[in-house]
Amino acid sequence: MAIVFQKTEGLTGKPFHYCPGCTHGIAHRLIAESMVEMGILGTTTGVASVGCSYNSYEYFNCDMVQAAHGRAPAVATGIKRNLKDHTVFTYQGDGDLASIGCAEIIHAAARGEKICVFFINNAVYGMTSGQMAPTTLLGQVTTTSPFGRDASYQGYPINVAELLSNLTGAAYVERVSLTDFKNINNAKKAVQKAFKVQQAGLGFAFVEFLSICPTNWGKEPLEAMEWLKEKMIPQYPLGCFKGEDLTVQSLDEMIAAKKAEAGEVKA
Ligand SMILES: Cc1ncc(C[n+]2csc(CCOP(=O)(O)OP(=O)(O)O)c2C)c(N)n1
Ligand code: SF4
Ligand SMILES: [Mg+2]
Repeated sequence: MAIVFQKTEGLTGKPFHYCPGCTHGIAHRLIAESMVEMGILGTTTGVASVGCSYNSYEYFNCDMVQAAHGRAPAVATGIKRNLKDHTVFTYQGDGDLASIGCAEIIHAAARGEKICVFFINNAVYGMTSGQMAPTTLLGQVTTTSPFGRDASYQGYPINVAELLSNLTGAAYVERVSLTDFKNINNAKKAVQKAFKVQQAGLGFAFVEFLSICPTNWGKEPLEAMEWLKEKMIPQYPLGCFKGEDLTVQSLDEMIAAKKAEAGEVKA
């Protein structure tokens, strides 16, 4: 009988603790499958952050390190600089990355650190019961913006992908969404492209995943998906903001050239 679905070796098999409908699980799977398909599971180190995905180190079947809140890009920098042949990624929520970790992410991108950052933007602090995040939409009700986010009082949402794409050290920046098959497939391509950008030694690679938090949005999962499409995408348009010209073929050629050069040096 043909196998139509199977577990990926890239995940440990430990059951996720995420709420029903949460898209953290989809993002995990895309990253895990990519590591397996690209043959890098044994040579990848992930850096978990603080947020609902704090114990993603229990789920990814590669080496994992836990960083303090917001500090994952700094931890990843240290790992990558010491293990240059390893693939290194961080997995961070919007509270972790764009609030307490705002300085770390900007400086890691500005330095052109050769790491991948996977950014889960669900427009709230999920783990701590749905407070306003820097990415919360104008008018969005959260526990700390009970009348809706008001720009005159709480400022405007931060478009992290656009912001980072202005930095010279950022080689690849893309925003994807986890709403349906087509977009989930695109998200997986973006994960693989980010890994290839790192393997080619080009610099900082960043993928933002528009995600849902049904629990703190107070919506059923399908309703939350519709809300994402209707409300989040106008504020956070999907697309590639940096490195659009980097095709799979051109990246593969750069990786092959890099490997050949390393072989020559050793010989
Ligand atoms: C130094 C510090 N400050 C604050 C907290 C509380 N805290 C834990 S998770 C979190 C926000 C997480 O939100 P996000 O990164 O968006 O992840 P999500 O849960 O939405 O996936 C905060 C403020 C903490 N654990 N440590
Ligand atoms: S609180 Fe939100 S982000 Fe956290 S696991 Fe539940 S649905 Fe996911
Ligand atoms: Mg969040």
